[in-house]
Amino acid sequence: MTPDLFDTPDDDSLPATQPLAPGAVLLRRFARSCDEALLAGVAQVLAQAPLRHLVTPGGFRMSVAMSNCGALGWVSDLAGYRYDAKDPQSGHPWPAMPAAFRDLAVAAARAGGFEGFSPDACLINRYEPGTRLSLHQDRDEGHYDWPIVSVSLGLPAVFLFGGPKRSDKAQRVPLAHGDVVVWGGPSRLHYHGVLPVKEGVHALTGGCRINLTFRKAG
Ligand code: MD3
Ligand code: FE
Repeated sequence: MTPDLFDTPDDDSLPATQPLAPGAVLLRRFARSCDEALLAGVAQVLAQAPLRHLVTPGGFRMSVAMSNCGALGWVSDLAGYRYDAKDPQSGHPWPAMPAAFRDLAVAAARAGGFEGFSPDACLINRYEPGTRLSLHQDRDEGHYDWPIVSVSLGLPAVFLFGGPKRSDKAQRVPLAHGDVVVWGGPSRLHYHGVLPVKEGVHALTGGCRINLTFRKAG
């Protein structure tokens, strides 16, 4: 018997599919079997559109480093938040969405009850230890009938999932490598954030957490 198999917290005693709220479902380890393909895609995208720390409209440098792939990418600067077909840093279109990304996002959306999801934007977020994402809503996409699919890779994090108002009490959802969440229906506009990521080392990502969010933005 190998002791680690019993000591790891992300074990098989947790259900594979866990409803979090109406329209929101956690698909535990859903992306495990394609993790290396996803991370190869991340490396390929970042070689063309490097990670960068965006500035908020209020003038604060975001601690999460970001990039995008797909037809549209999320950007922020002093003028505001928006989706743009071009990387403002290079002036070129964002890199194409790798097939492994799209296939995973479509399969996860289907598993979460959203048949026919066709994402046109994938935001890549990189968290180094200490990085957090404060409570916010995602409402730059223009229409909210499609879910957001999020994929966690590398170091674990605790996700804060609140309600429709900033002051609503947030539930804490631990997310591990390979976990996928489909956020749709009434949960689509809920406030959410990420607590500071703890120091650690992951076999595939080293000292960071990578999150992919797939959206229909256009
Ligand atoms: C719940 N990213 O990029 S993904 C973001 O881990 C963002 O990088 C986080 O929030 C991250 O905007 C969380 C999970 C997520 C994404 C969108 C949501 C949860 C959501 C929209 C509504 C409710
Ligand atoms: Fe968000």
